[in-house]
Amino acid sequence: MDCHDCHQSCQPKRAKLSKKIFGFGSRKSANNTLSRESQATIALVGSPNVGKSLLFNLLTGTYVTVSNYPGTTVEVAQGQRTIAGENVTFYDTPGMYSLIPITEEERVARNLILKESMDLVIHVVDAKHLGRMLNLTLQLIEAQLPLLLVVNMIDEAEKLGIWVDENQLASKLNIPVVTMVAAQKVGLKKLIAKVAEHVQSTPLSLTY
Ligand SMILES: Nc1nc2c(ncn2[C@@H]2O[C@H](COP(=O)(O)OP(=O)(O)O)[C@@H](O)[C@H]2O)c(=O)[nH]1
Ligand SMILES: [Mg+2]
Repeated sequence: MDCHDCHQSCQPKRAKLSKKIFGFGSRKSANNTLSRESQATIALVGSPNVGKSLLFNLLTGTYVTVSNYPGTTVEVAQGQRTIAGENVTFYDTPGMYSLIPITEEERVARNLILKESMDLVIHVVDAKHLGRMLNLTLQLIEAQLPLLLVVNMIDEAEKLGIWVDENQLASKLNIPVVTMVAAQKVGLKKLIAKVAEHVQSTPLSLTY
């Protein structure tokens, strides 16, 4: 069986395919001895039009590369930023409604987070449609992915009288939650701080 489809504990950590597929190799020390991988990988996922790309641009700035996901015509953007002393690669994924894919875009987004061993998945949702969008959050929790929820567009939600209690939602879901207005950079510092916490607390894999 192809090990990349297997989530059993037969390997200490799933292979870091993304680095090979998208051209990032793990760093080796000069004498080729055991070395720590120097990159954390983080995917932004969620429905279309929730602010993923805007947030991706805020996080990564201008040094972004776009390439087709292998074997498809679907484009995936990747960009980097140093967080907590680690070089973090962010992926902006195509819109997805569910982990059960219907479109090719959804299949790519699903493969990216399920087969490529992201260190963190950031699920971005629109606060105006929180109830509906939490379905995917629950699927991602069930899939046991390392998850952070961004509840974006709280400016628009609040205009409609919808108030989101970040702490209550975090304790109910048992994952970190950040409310944001990405369009005004509101919540960005808090998000970066939570990502830093995660990067610092996650042991990086050892590679030869
Ligand atoms: N009002 C408001 N608009 C936002 C916010 N975040 C993103 N947008 C807008 O929502 C639209 C969709 O954003 P985009 O990043 O393309 O969404 P994506 O499809 O998830 O990548 C754009 O017009 C953004 O400017 C926000 O927090 N508040
Ligand atoms: Mg987008």
